[in-house]
Amino acid sequence: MDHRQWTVVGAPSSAGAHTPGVERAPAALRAAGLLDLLRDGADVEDCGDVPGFRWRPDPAYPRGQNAGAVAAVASAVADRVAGALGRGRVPLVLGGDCTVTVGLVAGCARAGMSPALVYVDGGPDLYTPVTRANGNLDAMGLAHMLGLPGTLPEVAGVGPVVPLLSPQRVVVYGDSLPRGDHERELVAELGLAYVPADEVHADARAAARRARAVAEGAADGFVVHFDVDVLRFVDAPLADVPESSGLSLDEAAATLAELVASPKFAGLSVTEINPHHLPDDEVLPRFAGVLAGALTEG
Ligand SMILES: [Mn+2]
Repeated sequence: MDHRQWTVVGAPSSAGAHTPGVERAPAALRAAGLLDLLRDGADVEDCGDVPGFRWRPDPAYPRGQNAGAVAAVASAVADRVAGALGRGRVPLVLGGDCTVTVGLVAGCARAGMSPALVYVDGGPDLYTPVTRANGNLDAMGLAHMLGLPGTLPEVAGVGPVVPLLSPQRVVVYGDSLPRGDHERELVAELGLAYVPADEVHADARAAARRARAVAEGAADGFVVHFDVDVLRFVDAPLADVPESSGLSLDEAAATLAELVASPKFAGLSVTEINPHHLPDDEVLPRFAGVLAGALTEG
């Protein structure tokens, strides 16, 4: 894959979130000039947006809210991702909440790949309807791709195979979870490759190279999930759920640049931007510039 041939797929959905907001991110990223900035160093095709969904409470199933909408959006994303890959292009999925990444990975599977996944996120989204009383599926995406016990068949089954991922094909990257945290324990129990925030703070390029080497060794191709809540909110106030600790924007950019430069890199999703949280009109264009720079480096 050539990381200078992007196909953009918007996924304006907050179906898996806690509240509405992130469904507005694809339009906001377009308005902030992301595609034009990317076109400066790459060939960019715009597939437009899949049908979206604005979060609403789901009293019929409070432990896995809006699961049908989450699955429908992921499936529509998967169709466009598979189409892009079939044309030899690299999908760039603009979420939307973190469950759009189920569509990215399912699209790879529909295109005949068994991809690895580097999961850059403030938390690895390993909760399930059993362990997450809030019922927001965006904290459960990776659990569904791994088919963990307690996950929902309609979300775990978006792709042509279940589970979509095996533990050897996953790298969890960038979180600052404390020891003893439920998800961190699961990362260890499942034997997932793990690059915590401290390792990124020490040397972001080296940390990304380690993640890249694991992903390259685990599959014929890999995709990257980038939830902006991996960023320290005071430095980069973008995320739906603000995090007090996390990576700097420069660390995240160095990470993405290293990953997309791999000959085995096959696609990216950018998730959980809530335009309502932006303090001014400068933050998102600056982010778009840094992102576009990272995606066209090298
Ligand atoms: Mn996430």
